[in-house]
Amino acid sequence: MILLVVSDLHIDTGGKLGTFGWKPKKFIEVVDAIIQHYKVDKVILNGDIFDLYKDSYKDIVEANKKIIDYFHRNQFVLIRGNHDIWVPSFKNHLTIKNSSGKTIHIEHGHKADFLNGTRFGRGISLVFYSMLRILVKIRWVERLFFKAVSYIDEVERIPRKYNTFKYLIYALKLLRRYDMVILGHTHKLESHKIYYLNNKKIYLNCGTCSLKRFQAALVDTETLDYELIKIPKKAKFDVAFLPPF
Ligand SMILES: [Mn+2]
Repeated sequence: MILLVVSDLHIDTGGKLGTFGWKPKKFIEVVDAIIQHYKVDKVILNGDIFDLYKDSYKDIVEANKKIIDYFHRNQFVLIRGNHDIWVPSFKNHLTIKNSSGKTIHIEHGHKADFLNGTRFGRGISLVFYSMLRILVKIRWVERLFFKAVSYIDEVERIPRKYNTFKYLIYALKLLRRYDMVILGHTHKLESHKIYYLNNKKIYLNCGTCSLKRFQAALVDTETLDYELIKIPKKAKFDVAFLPPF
């Protein structure tokens, strides 16, 4: 079975503090082209699909009907992240065992954090964002905010608080039990291969599809072969960007 794992779309209601950045139609086109190109059997949305730290579920559903209908097709599996932990239809994780007994474990990865993904954490964020929405109308506040939360790359707008080693250590713990672990949450696309008691172990992070980026992990569940996909942000999508698999 071929899996396409994507995460951290942070679909919201748009606006100045918008994090998804994709036109729904365009995003659907790209995912469809990738499904076709690699003959993908299942698409796993590995958490932070919606950004409920900023907007209400009702408002997000209202603003994104097209894309939500698309996700509810059978081929998609929706897993919770810290930003959408309250959506009852989402799974906490997905574990697959292949015909030779190898296991693949997929979860968002925020469990490596303290407090993140709790109702208390969300309450604070909702208050913060409702204030911020008013304050960013002031030019210098907007500039200061984006400066404070950005990567060194000026254009990015996702916090740089994520220490990927912390999540690597968390993944290593899971790898005692599983052969392959796929996390999201850090917005950093990466792969690591190690040997533990003579068994090959693999940790993948599927990166992010926020801010009009497209990053994903492609996995063959039988062979545990994988490939990371990263489409240049400013380029027009073309299957020529896709790595061989
Ligand atoms: Mn997250």
